[in-house]
Amino acid sequence: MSRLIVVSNRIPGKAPAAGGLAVALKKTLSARDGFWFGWSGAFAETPSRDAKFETIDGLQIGSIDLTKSDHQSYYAGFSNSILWPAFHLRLDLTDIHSHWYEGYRRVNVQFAEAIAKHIQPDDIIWVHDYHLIPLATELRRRNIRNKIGFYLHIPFPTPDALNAIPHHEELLTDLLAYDLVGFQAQRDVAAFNEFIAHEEMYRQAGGTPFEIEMGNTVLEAFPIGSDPDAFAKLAASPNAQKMYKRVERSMNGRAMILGVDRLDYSKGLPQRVQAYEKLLENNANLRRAVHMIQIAPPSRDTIKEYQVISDELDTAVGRLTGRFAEPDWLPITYVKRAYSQASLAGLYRLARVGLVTPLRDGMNLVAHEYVASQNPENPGVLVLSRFAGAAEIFHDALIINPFDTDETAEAMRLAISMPLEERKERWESLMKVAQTYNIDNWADSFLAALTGDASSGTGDDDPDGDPDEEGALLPRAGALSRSATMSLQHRTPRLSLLPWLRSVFSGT
Ligand code: ADQ
Repeated sequence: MSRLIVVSNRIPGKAPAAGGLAVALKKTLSARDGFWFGWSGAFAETPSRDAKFETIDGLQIGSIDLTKSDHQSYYAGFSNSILWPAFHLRLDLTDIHSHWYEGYRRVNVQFAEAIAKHIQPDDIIWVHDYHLIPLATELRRRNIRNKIGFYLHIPFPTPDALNAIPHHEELLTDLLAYDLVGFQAQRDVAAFNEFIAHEEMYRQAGGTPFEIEMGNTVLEAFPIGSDPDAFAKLAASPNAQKMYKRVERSMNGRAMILGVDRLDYSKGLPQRVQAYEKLLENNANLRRAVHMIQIAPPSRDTIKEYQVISDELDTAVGRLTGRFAEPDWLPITYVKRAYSQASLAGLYRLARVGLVTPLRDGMNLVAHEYVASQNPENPGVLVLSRFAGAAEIFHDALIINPFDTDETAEAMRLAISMPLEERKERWESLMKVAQTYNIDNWADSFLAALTGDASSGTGDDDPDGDPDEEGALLPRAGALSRSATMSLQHRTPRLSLLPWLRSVFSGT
């Protein structure tokens, strides 16, 4: 089997991996041989050209140091102050400084130089996320002809947002240096198609559009997931039960509404608190009967917009508390720290309502973890934003528009009063979906498509067939590929079923 080279901004740390993604990729890597490559987390006076290799937890990890100023331009600058907000359709929060792009490209060149020396002819290279879009271009410039795949963990922007990103034409060309580009959702494949359609209409209207060379690049949705069976076990484990019991005591019979997020403006936290405020405003009978816990540890807090959202959330929580708190009842507990997965699993299991209401999100793994942690005999209800990639697969959640705080408040009310039978029915369906889209299947299906192993999910679709035919759970995974230049034909994605889903439903 070919070696696998995984590349991401950060490498897995020395502590045991907590996140599903790190665990899954580690598992995939240990089965295939190869190494994981990324930034060491350290700074150097001059950029390091050669990777340092070490074995951590049985895995080969290669890394390089960056200069402080390159890291600032590449990470906090171009990646997180331009790409992240624009890809999440928050153009108002972009902070554009033209020199950041040079730093972004310089770091990608540095990564490519350090990696290229260690690539063997059969290696497969899997690059992760928006920090590293130009990496394949830079590797190709260094004569790397191997299969290179890219996975975008965040949503792909709409045409206007894409147009607002400096050098977006180069970034699109960079994407097409990959053999396979994986997105979280159909929404993202559609956004890419829409950009192409826009440019074509511009051409037809006499403009000079950006000529995009599709080459052989395949674009397809591979919805990421968690390890639901492991989470289910964890939620019933003594460590999770410790947290469950502790918080259950403090709830004193009240229904718990839970939000767990990285503190980020994309997660819709002030809107969520506002919706909860409306719930209490409109339903006096619920005032002492519920309690909301919002866990949101700060992230990227050197960036101004993250300090702003933190202040906004403080204000929203303060206002809500001042308005509704009583000497012996608080409406909300806001916790700003990270917890172990076991503690989170215990909290998820106790929560009658799981609030996952981002304004826009690639997938949202908290939705998967919440579902997996439920007690099958007494499950809670997932309230899910239609703008999370997860909404494309979790149809039995209560789907809401997070900008409509009345609707979110009403969904919370419905969730709290939902009869056990309906909760069970919805949960059973959601758990099946979480199991189908588990993280191992995600990694396997991406690699199968990249290597062309088995049926890669891109070769033998029936474009005239009904995509719903094979079962209600099937995603419409669109694949887009092969053409010389941009043309309207690409507006219609070829429908393709993920290979593992195909085998699940055909019983092979
Ligand atoms: P994130 O934006 O970080 O990821 P998400 O998918 O919700 O968002 O993952 C968060 C992870 O962090 C979960 O595994 C969760 O358990 C953990 N976490 C959150 N709060 C925590 C806390 N207080 N303590 C400990 N752990 C906590 C990006 C994209 C997403 C996409 C993922 C994976 O923005 O859309 O789903 O990558 O592709």
